[in-house]
Amino acid sequence: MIKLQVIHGPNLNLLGLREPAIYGNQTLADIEQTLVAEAEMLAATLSCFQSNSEGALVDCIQATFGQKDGILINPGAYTHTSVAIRDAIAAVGIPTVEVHLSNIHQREAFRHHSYIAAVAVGQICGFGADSYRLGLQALVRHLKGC
Ligand code: CA2
Repeated sequence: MIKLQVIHGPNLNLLGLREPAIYGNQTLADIEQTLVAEAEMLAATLSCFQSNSEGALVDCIQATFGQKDGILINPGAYTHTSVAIRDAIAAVGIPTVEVHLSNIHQREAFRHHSYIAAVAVGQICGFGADSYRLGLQALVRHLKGC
């Protein structure tokens, strides 16, 4: 069984509750429910973690070392600021897929750069909640060597 860690960064706990025009109607719990079902079909298990705190996200990434096979992460706004999250991903060396609900490249210039992209297997953005499902599929296919 492939073991995955799903990580959500700051403010993503507000999904479905605020700004639905940008981030959609689905709550984080809805997205996680879909991911659990998708993971089951792909013979994978997953644990989910959300924090607004950069240090807690780094701790979660470090804890995957030797425990998980892959990481699916939406680092939220830390995407554009966090060398610490990037270094943690690089340090554990666990294949990581970066996902975003919105197309960060169509938005403000400060969202165009990701500190995470260079240490990720790949990035999926712009498909709303479906970015997570597509990212999960891509991560599992990568881990299976497809
Ligand atoms: O598009 C994405 O998934 C982002 O990672 C979302 C971040 C943003 O800073 C990134 O540039 C792109 C923001 C997440 C905020 O989520 C909210 C959800 C509902 C209401 C307010 C914020």
